Amino acid sequence: MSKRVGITITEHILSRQRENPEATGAFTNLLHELIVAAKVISREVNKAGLVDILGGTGQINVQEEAVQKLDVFANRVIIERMRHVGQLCCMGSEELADPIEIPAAYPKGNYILLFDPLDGSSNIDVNVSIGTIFGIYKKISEDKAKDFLLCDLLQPGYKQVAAGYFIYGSSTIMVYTTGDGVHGFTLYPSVGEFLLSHDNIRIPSKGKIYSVNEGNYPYWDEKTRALVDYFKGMGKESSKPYTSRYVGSLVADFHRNLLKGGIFMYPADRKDPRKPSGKLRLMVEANPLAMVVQQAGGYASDGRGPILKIDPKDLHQRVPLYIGSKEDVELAESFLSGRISSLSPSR
Ligand code: AHM
Ligand code: MG
Repeated sequence: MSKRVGITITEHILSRQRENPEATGAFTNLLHELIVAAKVISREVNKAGLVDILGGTGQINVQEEAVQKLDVFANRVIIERMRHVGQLCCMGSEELADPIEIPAAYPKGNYILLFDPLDGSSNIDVNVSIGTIFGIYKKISEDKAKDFLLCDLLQPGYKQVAAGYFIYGSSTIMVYTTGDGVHGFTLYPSVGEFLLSHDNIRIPSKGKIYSVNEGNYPYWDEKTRALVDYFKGMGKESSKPYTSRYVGSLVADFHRNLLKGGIFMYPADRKDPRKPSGKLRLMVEANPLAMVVQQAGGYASDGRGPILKIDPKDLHQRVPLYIGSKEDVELAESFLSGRISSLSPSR
């Protein structure tokens, strides 16, 4: 991974657009507007603590989770900025039960934006990194009378034309892919621009880090426990232990493992019978990061097969997630399928 600092995100997107003779600039516009929204969110996150934006709103969202003031703010900023760009026919947000229509007053386009406005909300009040995750699809329905149909929102992840995330952390970083590698940009606050800082990111094929909420151990099945025991070097016949790292913000845990190698897991568990597939959402969390990791040479699985091939049934459906270095995720699949229950130390 080379580190050429200087190219702005806009130049980068435009150079990709010039390489594609069919590109109209619509997509470039869309990404540009999303970047502006992220800059606004980043500014507000950096002020948290100084202004009255920390804490909960007292409401519970569609995911049955406490809504934070910054969640609401980020959601609103993205919707308000993106709905008038003219490139979208609809949006879907982790925070809202229903698809977001584009008001009649605004022009419509052929793209669909799915997003988690502020991932890691439980970390907002304690200054741990949080982020925005997004995936972009092209409209597939052809009914001229309707701006969009549900099938436009419920496409499998491999249909994404772009995906990525912003992290609001020690610095604000944007990582994105349009199917041509993964590139990272860092926001230079004094310039107000995202500049290329991580060109063509490649994830190591095998890592040394495992990331999982081990407080859920009692709720996992035997195969999941055997897998995590293996990473801890505690299996029947295990290897040298991996290092454990878990922040509790998916974007931050994912980003670290993307750069260093390793596996992030949010397995299915028995904690809440209404959520048998774990906590994370397919459309706004798993799919975008699955596209990013695949483009970086890694892999994302639900424990049985590729996340990107899952046919979604619901905008808010949850999915077990194993994501990161290819060999580590394939190893997880082997444990979870029962093909192996322990490994020899020679591995
Ligand atoms: P959120 O989008 O409402 O913030 O929830 C998702 C977050 C992920 O960022 C993180 O990986 C996970 O929830 C942490 O869950 P847990 O506290 O159960 O470990
Ligand atoms: Mg989230």
